Amino acid sequence: MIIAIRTCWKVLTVVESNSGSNWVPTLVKVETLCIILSPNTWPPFPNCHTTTLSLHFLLNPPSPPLQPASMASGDHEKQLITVTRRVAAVSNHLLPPPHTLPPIISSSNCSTSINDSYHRIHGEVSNNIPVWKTACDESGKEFTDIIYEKAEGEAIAKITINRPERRNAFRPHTIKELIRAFDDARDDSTIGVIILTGKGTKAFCSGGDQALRSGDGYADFENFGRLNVLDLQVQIRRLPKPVIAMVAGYAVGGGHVLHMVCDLTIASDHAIFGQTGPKVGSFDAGYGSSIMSRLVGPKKAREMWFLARFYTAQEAEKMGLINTVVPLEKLEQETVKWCREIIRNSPTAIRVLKAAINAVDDGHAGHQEVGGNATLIFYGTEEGNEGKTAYMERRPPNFSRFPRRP
Ligand code: 2NE
Repeated sequence: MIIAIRTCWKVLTVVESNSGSNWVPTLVKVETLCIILSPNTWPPFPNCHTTTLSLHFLLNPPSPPLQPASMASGDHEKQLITVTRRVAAVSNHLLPPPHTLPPIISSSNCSTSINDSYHRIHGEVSNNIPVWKTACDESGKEFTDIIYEKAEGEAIAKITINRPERRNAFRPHTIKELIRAFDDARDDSTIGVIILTGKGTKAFCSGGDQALRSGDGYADFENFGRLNVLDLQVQIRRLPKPVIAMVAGYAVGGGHVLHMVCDLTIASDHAIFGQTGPKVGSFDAGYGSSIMSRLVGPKKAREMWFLARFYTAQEAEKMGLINTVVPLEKLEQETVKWCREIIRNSPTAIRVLKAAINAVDDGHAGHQEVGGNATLIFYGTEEGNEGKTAYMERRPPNFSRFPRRP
């Protein structure tokens, strides 16, 4: 739409700047201008050609281009009137010229460039790296395979897979620690958003540690295998706070699935994404397939799984697999900026929205999550409280004063 408006205005500008005694409404030029302007000026809008086409039909007369010198003055004026009428018809649908239009909104810095009351009130957030303090869960046991931190004075937790020598591949113990840390961050009411990342810049996570793969999963300190990463995936999906994957380097195999189950993914420009399962005799036919299909569409999901190719961060962004790409040195700054933008918003709204967005894909479990949120909110109402109070007072509840809303 913005394309249409801007393109039209450019057209008008040219037509008007040629007005006066030498006014030559060369509509061929107008058409050319549309074609040149649209793709170069606003490439993010794929439908600009449709706009161009309809503009062309609107403005282009059925007769050959006007050549005032070769025309009788009566014909010339008649054509001039026709063109003027057409231009006026278009201009009725136009907003002010481009310099007064709001700029195109980019995903991460929109609030810097728009001057309206919304942006004046809500303002910018800082992207300063917080002071991270080592955290522990209620067991008090130290973590070995992860680093668990909370930002000093801020509602942000950061969980880092700490096996860089294995490209942050996880073993069952790693997953157990991740589950403990996520549990703690969920229960800590001072925490509003959680970052999941990998140690170093080479990998976010390279999936299950293949050296520990056994006939029944992955086995480290026990004599039986586990696939407890599946429990972690469910935990992240159901956690009522946003989880942001901060990806530097490889997010492949089970590590790729981990970023997909996170609510948002912010990647460095050298990040690499992909599934390796079919090459190493493995697959994730659960969230790893269904969520991917939802994110990138079933055709692309088949491509990713069947061919087991790797994709650059830019390709991943283009296919909707991740939210944004930033230079490596800005990765943490950008991620904490997103965290801060989230945590200043209503926690209940965020909580219900996360559940709602997951609900359809998560079936009964998704429905239950949304239902649980409804109950949670209802318990805080007078109407909900009347039932409990009546029970405690051993009297019948009186719900008559509560409205039966349309
Ligand atoms: C990630 C990738 C592409 C990185 O390649 P490169 O060349 O940068 O590093 P390199 O040399 O391959 O790896 C460095 C060290 O990390 C180990 C390597 O063996 C190597 O060790 P050293 O030779 O230095 O001793 N390493 C890396 N990833 C590992 C892994 N997943 N397990 C054990 N050791 C690992 C490249 O390393 C790569 O392709 N890694 C394997 C990715 C992979 O196939 N992951 C498993 C997918 S299956 C899965 O995760 C899964 C599932 O499908 C279902 C349920 C649960 C899990």
